[in-house]
Amino acid sequence: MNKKSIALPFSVLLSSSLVLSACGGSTSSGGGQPTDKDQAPVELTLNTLSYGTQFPDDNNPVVKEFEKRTNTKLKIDWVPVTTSEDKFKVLYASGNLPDVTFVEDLNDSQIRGLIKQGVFWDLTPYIKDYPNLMNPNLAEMWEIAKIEGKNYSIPRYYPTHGGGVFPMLRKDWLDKLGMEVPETLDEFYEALKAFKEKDPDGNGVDDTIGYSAGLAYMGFIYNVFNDTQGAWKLRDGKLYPIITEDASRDALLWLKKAYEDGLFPPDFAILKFSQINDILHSGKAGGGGYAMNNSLTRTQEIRKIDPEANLIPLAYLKGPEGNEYVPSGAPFYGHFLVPKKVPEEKLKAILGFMDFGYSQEGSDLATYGIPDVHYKMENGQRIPTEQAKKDLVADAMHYFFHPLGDEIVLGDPSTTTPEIFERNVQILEERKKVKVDYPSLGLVSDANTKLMPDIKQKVDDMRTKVVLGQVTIEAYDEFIEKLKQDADLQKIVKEMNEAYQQKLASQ
Ligand SMILES: [Ca+2]
Repeated sequence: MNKKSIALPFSVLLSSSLVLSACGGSTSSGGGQPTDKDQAPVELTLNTLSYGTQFPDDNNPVVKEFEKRTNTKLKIDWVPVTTSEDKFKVLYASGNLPDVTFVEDLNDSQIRGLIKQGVFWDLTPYIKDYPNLMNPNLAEMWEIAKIEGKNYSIPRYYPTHGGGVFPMLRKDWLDKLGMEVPETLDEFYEALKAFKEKDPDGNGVDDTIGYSAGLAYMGFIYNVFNDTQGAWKLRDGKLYPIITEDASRDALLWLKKAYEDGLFPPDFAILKFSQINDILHSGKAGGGGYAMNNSLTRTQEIRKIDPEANLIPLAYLKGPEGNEYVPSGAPFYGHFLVPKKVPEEKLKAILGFMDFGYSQEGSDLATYGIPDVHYKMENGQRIPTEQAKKDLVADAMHYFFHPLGDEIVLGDPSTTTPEIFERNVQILEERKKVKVDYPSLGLVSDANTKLMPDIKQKVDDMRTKVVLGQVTIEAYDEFIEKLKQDADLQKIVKEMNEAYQQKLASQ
């Protein structure tokens, strides 16, 4: 369920485009609430999702510094991503929630049920008192995170662009073959075909493939064809699920042809994520689909085999109508909720803690640790110290507070050359200029939450059979016509359109 792979960068150039792009207006420092040094620290229990394999203890210096700055005593449960799904489910069901609990998706039916039952605080009347939470650059984040007009969560910031599965290609192979970086679907196709057929690794053996992916990681093709973000498309003022759209049929045929031309691995339909990565890292594939920061980490992996390797993330792909597409999403990933059993005074202390985390100072502390202890400044760059590793800075408070800029999607500049890093900064800027409607963003329907997973599974199975040539496209057409009449799908469509109309009315 982890939609975004989070490879946290560490040392980061202090160029204005990074630090200030998302939250340039954030100037106030310290917490929103003045901490009274005479008052005893407020004890808080919290949990969050951790991508680490080691977990900070209560004496971790970064955690301690957060305590000092927010007059709190923190008891943190770091929930490892490998077991998080079950653990959170059990925790929510038990009702034995900490003062602050992480929730990956507010649209999860269990969480929605708890919110409806009034288990969590409605934060709407409180958050306006916290200047860093009210940073104008975060206004969209709060708006999109609303449920029926109310904010029940403190969203965890995440950049809108640079995440999501989108192609990155071997620039060194493109250069060798005298090809430009593709901008259209057709050029993309031609590049993959050349990677397959023109011996880009120069060993005289027919041993390369175009693109290392499984069918599950090709969803962007459907979005390019449908000219929309997400699983829904706005047509004639009405929302339609893209699974039943004609444009999705075209996308499916594109994928089928690419598969038949050998541009993907032979076991395309069943490949696991780790296998896809292995193929790319083996230096025999022309690219793969990942969030942008992967272009640096995966280039490093391929360079163990081929020192010339250089993955370039595409800025966008143009669809058949000339429309540009690149993934973009909500300006957050995950949320923190406070159960109603927490007294109001403590709730205010929690919001003070969150407000500090959303200040530039708090964000820097969470991301890089303590100045001169965990990093030293050299030529405008933060260089991590050995102590930073010992103190698990990269696996501590930033699981609460992501950096308030693009660092998380750009990756760690110390893992590449300044030229390639700057190139990626420019690509991200280009991506930000691509405006694609995301009409279903923030919309919630119970029917969609409950019934869509089954429908989606059936559609995926059908698409796989078409690509593999096990059923005809005519059989697919019949299937889609039937699906349009399906009572469950019609219920979902009705509810989603109601939610969309409500959203329009509330704007
Ligand atoms: Ca070859």
